[in-house]
Amino acid sequence: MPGTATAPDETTVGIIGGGPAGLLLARLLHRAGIDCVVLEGRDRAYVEQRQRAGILEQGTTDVLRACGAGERLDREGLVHDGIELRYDRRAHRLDFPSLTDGRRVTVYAQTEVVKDLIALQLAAGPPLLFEARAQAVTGADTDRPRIHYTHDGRERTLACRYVAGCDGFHGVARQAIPQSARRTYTRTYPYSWLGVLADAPPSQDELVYAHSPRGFALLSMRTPAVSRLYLQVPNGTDPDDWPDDRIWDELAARTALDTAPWKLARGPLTAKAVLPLRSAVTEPMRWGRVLLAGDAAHIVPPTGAKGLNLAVADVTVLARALTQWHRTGSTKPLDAYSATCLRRVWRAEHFSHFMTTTLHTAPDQSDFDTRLQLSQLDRIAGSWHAAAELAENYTGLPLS
Ligand code: RFL
Ligand code: PHB
Repeated sequence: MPGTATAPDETTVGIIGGGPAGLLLARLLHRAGIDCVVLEGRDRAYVEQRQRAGILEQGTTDVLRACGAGERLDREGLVHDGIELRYDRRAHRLDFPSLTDGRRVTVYAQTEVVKDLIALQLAAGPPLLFEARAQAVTGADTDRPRIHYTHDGRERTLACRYVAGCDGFHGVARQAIPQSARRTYTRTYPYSWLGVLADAPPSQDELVYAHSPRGFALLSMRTPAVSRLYLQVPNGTDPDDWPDDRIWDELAARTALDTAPWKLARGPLTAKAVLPLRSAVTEPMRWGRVLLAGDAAHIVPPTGAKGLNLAVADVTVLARALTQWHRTGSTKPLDAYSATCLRRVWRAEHFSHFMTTTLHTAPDQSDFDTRLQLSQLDRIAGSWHAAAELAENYTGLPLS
């Protein structure tokens, strides 16, 4: 049976999208006593299995814990105190707690965050409708915006006081902002990632970000028995051109070290996909009574591990603003929502762009460009200040 609830006609906050942004917002609003409905276009299995992010900032884990979604995260999440940078066949470790005010990150897959939030919501939370696809939002500049959606083969309308567009990069909520009032800033990159999941224990304790003349590689993990691995590949790459052995050989070549013995543990690959890299920011993030959050408003290339964390930061700010409005009638924090979020968004955009362009090799890259990258990496390895700048951004700026 599609969906898990009957379809209501009205609510206080209509949330489009049951990814991390929409689900967490629903949880935060529910705890503040604000009623809401989540409309998710896909089915539950699809949403719970979509392979995405793996790194949670400390601020993100704090928010998840505070809203009651931290139990399994605390049991199964892998707390990491640093990352390793590899370049020039050498390794340099960045120790986050000593480079920041004690901050760490947690490896806990987005699939698991989503499963935890769905379970909470289905147990006690506001309605969550699967296979409920929003077609359009009308009346954004009135006090009763409406979401037009299809569910169970029927066309329906949800009247709201506010609409939260948490429907990701390809969603419809953004279009509620008139084209003349909206601007999207974008950057595409001349390379993609080939991402794989492997039934192989991680060969290293922490994540490895590797710069090499053959291109970028990233060694990450999901559990003590499952590795998540990425290779820079040309745009338009067909994953079928990459049989498993070729992937393992290339990962080994790009992460090879002269300074220490190093062997990559291999195992069967269970998923394989090519992902384009893009940066985009839509401004403003609010129009009338429609508020955008997460990938609906901005995306980053995954090199900085920021996308999910930004989505969590947005909805934390949004839930506070809606709570204030609900309790006091004041719209001041809602009026400030876009500007408040965009300050953090642009910082994360800058950091993600910096990590991406420092670590990847562009198809037209000159030797001069490569020397600049290596000089930058040396600077990070040799200067506490340069390393601290990276560590502060990676572990996440405090939510203010
Ligand atoms: P999502 O997750 O895309 O969820 C949007 C939801 O909206 C639904 N939807 C609709 N529902 C109803 N009606 C419509 N018309 C709809 N249109 C869409 C969709 O089905 C979906 O369920 O956006 P959200 O919630 O904003 O969350 C954002 C994150 O998913 C994303 O930023 C991260 O995954 C990015 N990211 C990473 N972020 C990190 O913080 N750390 C990482 O380590 C990290 N690694 C990654 C990543 C993204 C990756 N890919 C695939 C781009 C690694 C990768 C490979
Ligand atoms: C992941 O584990 O999927 C991951 C980790 C770090 C990144 C991107 C993706 O920068």
